[in-house]
Amino acid sequence: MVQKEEYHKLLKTARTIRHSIIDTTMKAGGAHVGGGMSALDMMVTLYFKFMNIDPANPDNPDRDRFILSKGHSAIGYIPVLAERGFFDKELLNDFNKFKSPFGMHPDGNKIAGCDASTGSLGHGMPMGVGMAMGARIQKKDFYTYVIVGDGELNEGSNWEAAMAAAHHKVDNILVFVDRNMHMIDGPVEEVMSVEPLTDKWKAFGWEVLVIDGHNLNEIAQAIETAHKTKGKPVVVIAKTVKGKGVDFMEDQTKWHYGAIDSALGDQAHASIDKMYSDLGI
Ligand SMILES: Cc1ncc(C[n+]2csc(CCOP(=O)(O)OP(=O)(O)O)c2C)c(N)n1
Repeated sequence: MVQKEEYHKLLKTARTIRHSIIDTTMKAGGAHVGGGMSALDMMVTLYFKFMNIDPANPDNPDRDRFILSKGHSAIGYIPVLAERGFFDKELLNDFNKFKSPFGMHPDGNKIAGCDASTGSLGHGMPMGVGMAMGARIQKKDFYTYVIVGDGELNEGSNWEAAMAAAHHKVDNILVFVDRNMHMIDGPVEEVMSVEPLTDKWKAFGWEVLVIDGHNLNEIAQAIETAHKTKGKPVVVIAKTVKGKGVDFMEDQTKWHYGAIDSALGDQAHASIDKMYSDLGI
């Protein structure tokens, strides 16, 4: 549960980062802004409330781990790391430019605070299960968090990792499915259906929670439930909206990737401000 003051603080942080995503996309000449916006509120809740991390010591072996398995959504993730203080926000001006540490997908070797290089879909869960098992073997109590896309679940490697995690009773991992219903080339249920999603995860031996992936309270409660769940891994199916906060992007497959000119930028910023002012922020 998030107390009112903290809740408002988290919402303000999310608003700041949503604006930053728009500005960064404009400067970069394009980015995967739809999936960045859908995954953002989970990343904000993790990075600004739950994760045991220290931007001054990003390689601390005891830190919690986070993997953005749907690495194309780096446009949502890198501004979170910047806002959390891992590096100078000025660096965002060069996102996806020559010699920038930030390409269109995150590179764990170049970005402070980034625990895994991703972009080739289907690898975040296998890496995450390995990290979680590694913690157990080393008798460390860090926690591993992974965000996968719903379209990404088309990759079979996710289900191998799901099977392994349940078999080994890995209970120090939490996987969020960013269930925004769209992928790169159409609605997930049309391209290759992942339903019945809850039943599938249950059949694989996971504890399944279903939440509104933009409600910071529901996200926080799910994380707290996961921390208390013993003997099995936990997946949170987070119902989200692709492009959340930008009216002309919301629920549109075509905003998987896009460029934003100054007129669209103005519209996007105004839409974000309206969403937060409607929430009393
Ligand atoms: C192995 C692999 N195959 C294909 C792609 C191309 N690709 C990039 S994004 C994407 C769709 C992903 O959909 P989803 O996981 O739902 O992402 P979201 O809608 O949340 O952005 C695909 C197929 C890729 N990055 N990696």
